[in-house]
Amino acid sequence: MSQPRPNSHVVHTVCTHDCPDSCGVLVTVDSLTGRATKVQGDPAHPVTRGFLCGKVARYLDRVYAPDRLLYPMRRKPGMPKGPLPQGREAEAFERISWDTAIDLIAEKLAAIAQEHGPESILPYSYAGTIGQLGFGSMDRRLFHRLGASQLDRTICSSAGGEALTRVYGTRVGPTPQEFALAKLILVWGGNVHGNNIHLWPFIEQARRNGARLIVIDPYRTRTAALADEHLQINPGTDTLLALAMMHVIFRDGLADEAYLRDCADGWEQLRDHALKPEHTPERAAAITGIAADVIERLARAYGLQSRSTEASAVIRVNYGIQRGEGGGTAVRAVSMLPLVTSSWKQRGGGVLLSMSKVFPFASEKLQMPELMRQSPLGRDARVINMNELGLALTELSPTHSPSATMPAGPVVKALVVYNCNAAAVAPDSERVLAGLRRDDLFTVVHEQFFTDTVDYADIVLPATTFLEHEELMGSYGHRVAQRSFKAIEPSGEARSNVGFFGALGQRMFPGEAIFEATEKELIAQALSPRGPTLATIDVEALERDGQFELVLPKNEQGITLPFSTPAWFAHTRSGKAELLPVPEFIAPIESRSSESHEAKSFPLEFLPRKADNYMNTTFANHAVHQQMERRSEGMLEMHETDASARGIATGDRVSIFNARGRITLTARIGSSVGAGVVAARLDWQKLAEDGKNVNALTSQRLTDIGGGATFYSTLVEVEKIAANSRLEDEAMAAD
Ligand SMILES: Nc1nc2c(c(=O)[nH]1)N[C@H]1C(S)=C(S)[C@@H](COP(=O)(O)OP(=O)(O)OC[C@H]3O[C@@H](n4cnc5c(=O)[nH]c(N)nc54)[C@H](O)[C@@H]3O)O[C@H]1N2
Ligand SMILES: Nc1nc2c(c(=O)[nH]1)N[C@H]1C(S)=C(S)[C@@H](COP(=O)(O)OP(=O)(O)OC[C@H]3O[C@@H](n4cnc5c(=O)[nH]c(N)nc54)[C@H](O)[C@@H]3O)O[C@H]1N2
Ligand code: SF4
Ligand SMILES: [Mo]
Repeated sequence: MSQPRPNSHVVHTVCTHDCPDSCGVLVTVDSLTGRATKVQGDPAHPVTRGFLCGKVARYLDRVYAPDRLLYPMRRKPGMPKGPLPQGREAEAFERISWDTAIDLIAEKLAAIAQEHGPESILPYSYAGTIGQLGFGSMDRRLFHRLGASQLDRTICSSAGGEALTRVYGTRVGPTPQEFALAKLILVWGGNVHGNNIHLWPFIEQARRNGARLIVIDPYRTRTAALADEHLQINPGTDTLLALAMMHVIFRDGLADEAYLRDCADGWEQLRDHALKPEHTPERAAAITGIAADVIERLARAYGLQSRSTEASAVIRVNYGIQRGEGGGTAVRAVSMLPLVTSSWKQRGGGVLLSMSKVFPFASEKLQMPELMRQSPLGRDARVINMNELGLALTELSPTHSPSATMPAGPVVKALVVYNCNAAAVAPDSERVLAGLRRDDLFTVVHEQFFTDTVDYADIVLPATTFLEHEELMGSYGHRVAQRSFKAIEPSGEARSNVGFFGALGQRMFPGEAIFEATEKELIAQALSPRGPTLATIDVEALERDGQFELVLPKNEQGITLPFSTPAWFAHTRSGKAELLPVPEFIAPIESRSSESHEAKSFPLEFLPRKADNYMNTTFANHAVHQQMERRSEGMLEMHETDASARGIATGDRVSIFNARGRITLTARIGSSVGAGVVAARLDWQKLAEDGKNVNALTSQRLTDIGGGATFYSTLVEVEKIAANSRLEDEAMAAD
């Protein structure tokens, strides 16, 4: 740990943004003023290893930003909902005290519950913070106690998470550190360099020792550009590529049948399925866009390296492949590859999607779902899939069920948004905004900044950053549990999620002790003993050092090799990996390979992507991050073929549209996407000239497994509006 400067001290915190790296962050604090003066990556953290990503390296600019929300506010009477010109947003609101805010919210929620039933209240949150407390603790207690609708938090990882759990029974993979041991690394639907940067040094270490890195991604990310090979797959066709790989592996005798017999249920059916003629590399080539000889070579390289006793073949599959209609099946198929070849027996082999299930935190003690039984409902409340927010706010009624997953029921009358920029991140945003504009919808937003969602709030509350409260952290990309200690006092009157929901709970349910727990007490509850868990944690060490690397079962050599023996499959039905039903490739309705009506009207596949320098829409409002993106103007990235067919040149203003919406961007012709695919970045809506972002085009359709979002199954058409070259040369030169 670095030496503190005189009159200053260093506090161990954790970056709680929604990132697999969950970095340890050391904050230097001026002991006299209490002001943070520096943030740095924790050198003692085995994955952070002393550096932070570009997004968080200058975090104090965010913490002390002049445009932070600092006080509770309420909408001025008569002020319509929706954005005011930038910089003038606050004119719609007037400052109130926290006490007034809590009174107003408590009275309104009680009245709404009384008149329309408690399920007419909908919490809406995602991953502004992924801390155990901030993501889900006091907030859930309160909504459960009220009997409010439950939110199915499906917007990011539920398709892949559910798919992986169906195959393996739990979610665990090799550690980032173990990637250094590999000889072959497949990054499949993941942008490691942009989204998971702390894995990169381990990949580079492996490459210095001769490893090959192959990236499978329809978009030429920084990661793909830096790889040994980039396979620019057509979106939504990964299941077919995985099956074609299995075809070659079974055909050429590279499968480990002894291991499959011991550890996998249904492997013979999978073998017969993979060997079918429709899964030959030739047939797969036509649909995936990857040449047959390349598939042959990839499959043989993977099969051979997986069977090596010297060094491993490892797959970093990421969430990109599960954000499409067949995303769950795609994750099932890819995650079966290391079972077929038994690469789990190699140190650092197997597949990494998520580690989230191994942390032995007692989240049910934090969230107390049993409270629903004590609520006026007296039963579990209805569940609303968060990807269907547009439908829930505009079409749901006691007589109308707007989707297969949402039964008819009370109209949503109150929406409590926290940890989430719902107006910008939810699919089909034209529908979402129509809902948020409703005069009869009471909307509370707890936020750090004046986001698109705050523009629609009736009550706005200021939220703390991770420097300003206590937290307990797991990770979905490594196995280090961490404590984040409060480094500085909250800015203005900001309160943590626990602080806000605790106060509201105490006001609505006076005397109920569950709402009085402090952050430290909640952490103790989360770490309190429960039934047997896969991993163990040393609570004292965690409190003392701020971090503790989980201990998992080890083999006789003292090495943790997940899924290398049947004992690891204790959490599935059969006690083995579940390969049935065998994964079938089905072309997404919104894809070029489909015969659908959509495919005829809107011929281009659209990737509405995350920015390398933002975190979803977080950071999109900071000038420094906008400069790092270099393109303040929204870009539509296109291939020459599609551009020339439409008479479009770089710098032209273009309209991108489908049946759901229309947005305006500036065209940029280059090699980032292949023919038939266009891409644009996710951003704040109000930063665009037309006040719209990419989600005006995405749909509320759900994935095949897990009810996930299908952002990357979106068809569009593009037309030129105006020839206009307002782009900086620098941005043009980038590609
Ligand atoms: N800089 C930065 N870091 C982030 C985030 C951010 O917004 N910015 N967001 C965070 C969050 S919330 C998450 S969930 C993670 C997600 O990080 P990732 O799991 O990496 O997910 P994505 O960026 O959605 O998608 C990864 C890649 O998949 C590609 N892809 C799209 N469709 C397909 C397909 O059909 N097949 C294949 N093979 N690839 C496809 C995309 O082009 C993209 O480059 O990153 C986190 N880290
Ligand atoms: N088109 C398209 N849409 C997408 C995606 C995509 O790739 N493309 N990605 C999807 C994915 S993977 C995800 S995870 C979602 C992310 O959706 P969100 O979780 O909504 O992510 P952000 O846009 O980063 O917004 C999080 C907000 O939480 C606030 N916040 C941070 N910490 C706290 C806190 O402690 N308390 C409170 N109350 N607020 C806090 C931040 O200021 C920020 O405005 O977006 C999804 N939407
Ligand atoms: S956003 Fe990710 S990489 Fe950046 S500091 Fe946070 S955890 Fe680390
Ligand atoms: Mo996400």
